[in-house]
Amino acid sequence: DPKNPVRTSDPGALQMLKMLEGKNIETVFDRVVAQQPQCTFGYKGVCCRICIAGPCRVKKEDGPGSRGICGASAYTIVSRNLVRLIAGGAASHSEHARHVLHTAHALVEGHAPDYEIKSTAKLHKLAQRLGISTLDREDKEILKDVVELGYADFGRYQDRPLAFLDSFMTQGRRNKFQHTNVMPKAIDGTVTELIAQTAMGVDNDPVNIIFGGIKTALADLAGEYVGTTLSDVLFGIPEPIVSEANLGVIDPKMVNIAVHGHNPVLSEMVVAAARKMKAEAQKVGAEGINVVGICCTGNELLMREGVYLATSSASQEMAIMTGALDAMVVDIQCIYPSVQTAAECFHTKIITTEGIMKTPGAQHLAFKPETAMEDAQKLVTIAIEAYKQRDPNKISIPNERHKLVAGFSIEALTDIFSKVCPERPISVLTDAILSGQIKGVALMAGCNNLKRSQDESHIAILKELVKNDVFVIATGCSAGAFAKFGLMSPLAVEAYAGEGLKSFLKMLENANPQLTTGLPLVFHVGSCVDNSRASDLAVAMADELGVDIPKVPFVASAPEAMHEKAVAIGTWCVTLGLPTHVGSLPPVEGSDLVYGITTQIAHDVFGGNFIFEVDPLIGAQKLLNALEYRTWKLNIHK
Ligand code: NFS
Ligand code: SF4
Repeated sequence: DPKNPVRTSDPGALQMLKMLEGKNIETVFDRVVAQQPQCTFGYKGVCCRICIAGPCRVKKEDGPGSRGICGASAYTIVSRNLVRLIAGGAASHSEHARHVLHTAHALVEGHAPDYEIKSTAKLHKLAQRLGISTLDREDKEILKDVVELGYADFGRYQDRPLAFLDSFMTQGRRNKFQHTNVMPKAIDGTVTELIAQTAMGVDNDPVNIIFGGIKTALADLAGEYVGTTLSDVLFGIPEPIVSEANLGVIDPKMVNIAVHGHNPVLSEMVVAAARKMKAEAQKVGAEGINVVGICCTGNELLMREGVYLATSSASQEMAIMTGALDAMVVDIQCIYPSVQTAAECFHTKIITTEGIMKTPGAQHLAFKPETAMEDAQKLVTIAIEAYKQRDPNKISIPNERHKLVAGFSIEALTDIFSKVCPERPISVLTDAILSGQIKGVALMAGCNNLKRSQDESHIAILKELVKNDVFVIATGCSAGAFAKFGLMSPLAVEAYAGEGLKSFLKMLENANPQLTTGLPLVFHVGSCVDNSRASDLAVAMADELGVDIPKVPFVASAPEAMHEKAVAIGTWCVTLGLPTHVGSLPPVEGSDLVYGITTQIAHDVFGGNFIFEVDPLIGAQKLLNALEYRTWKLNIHK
């Protein structure tokens, strides 16, 4: 049926859809078709609903129909809509980070007995970065100071730049942010300011509006730094770890619990509780408890605990449709409201855990860091009870699962490089680029967006980049795609890597006999919040090369960006000075001026720019060109 094209290329999801044939079960793949054609005003960003005189649409090239009722032009409407996406993204990431910060605070105050400082090394490294003394001090005292600085970064405007941003940047970027007046001074304040700036009848200068958006994107990065660094302190710095991905990891003989959402503060505790409660699961006839991850909380657990990744964004409903998922514990972000609808056709219990995320029909269990283990055990008990309600006739699990290696924090990568050059580990990477052995570094990130087939663009771009010897790191649902397709395994290196990349990875493996696994084709650096790790790598490479980030052969790509968070991330990537490809067009086409600012003027000011290109092969070629140009320039200036 041409009206219902299958909009996924994920082999697990395809098998699941096949099994569902003839059954009256609705999925996201049906709904995306039902939404066609989508509104062109909205698509181009020229629909304004910022005040209730609207909606106003830009209907004509000139005359009264070319403006909103208040007189707002297309460039004002498009830029306001665009930066409000960034505000939404920054608010989301920093709300997540605030929870981690709150947990660290509760730990310091002695109110969160189930958490601990898992990585003293990270704590000390972080404190030193932030200028907090570590000498002769207890870990809790140090963490207390770190937490206070974090809260200060969130809170009132202060006469200093954000500690969780400034301390991690190159000197060149610090100066640039100051000179262009985009250095944020409070995370919350910057988000609020942008909402105020873009309210009806305030800013209508598109350049000023976009600079407000850039400042907010940098506040987003600060929030991500809080999230990543403190998660490492509480749950450990990721190290190379072997696991598996795709729907086949759901085990019919086990109580299966999916953790879905973003926050490791919850999901880490569910894993700990599940490990304790095996006997209870056996009492109801299961062999044990199998926690699997979906989306970024899945990535967090995969990185630190080796927990299986069941699936990623667009195929989240499929996990329920296996009929063997007993509970889905969700926290915040990227959770389709439809999971409850899907669960009602099966025995699966959906449990929401956060005050700001509830679903009609689902059970709500408020999760608090103060009573974390008790809460987590209750969640696991709900899954064990649900297991008893399983209908064996409804179980159909795709036999699709792939081995992978994940856990590549920048610390872990640096450690691997240091076995080749202990004094200057990052020079192992930069020298390989300067010599032409590899072509540079690419961060692949972001979501699924069903404007094209799920995962198709992620996979196509990755294959093109590695074939051309690019060292690829990945986060979020992009990493999820590679994991599900079996491309995050050492086996994939032989099949897909170019000769240069192959020899580079071989050289690293030979220097690291302590590794119990080969190195993967693409390096998983974490969840979307962990894009801050990519920022760390870009900064480290810049420092090693003695240049600022805009000269580093480092590019970013979000082939299937969907969430507001992805817009925030893409914007700070550009602001750091990275050529940043986006394969799903944001609503900017309604204004040539705004399109030009994001793709060209940004480059003149910050050295990075957006590359909007929906064709994955052309997108990949543009990324390769950007890398080649930067390497060529570095080599002639050497
Ligand atoms: Ni990132 Fe991760 Fe996935 Fe997109 Fe959503 S889970 S935080 S926003 S959809 S990559
Ligand atoms: Fe219309 Fe202006 Fe109100 Fe937007 S702010 S809805 S353009 S009147």
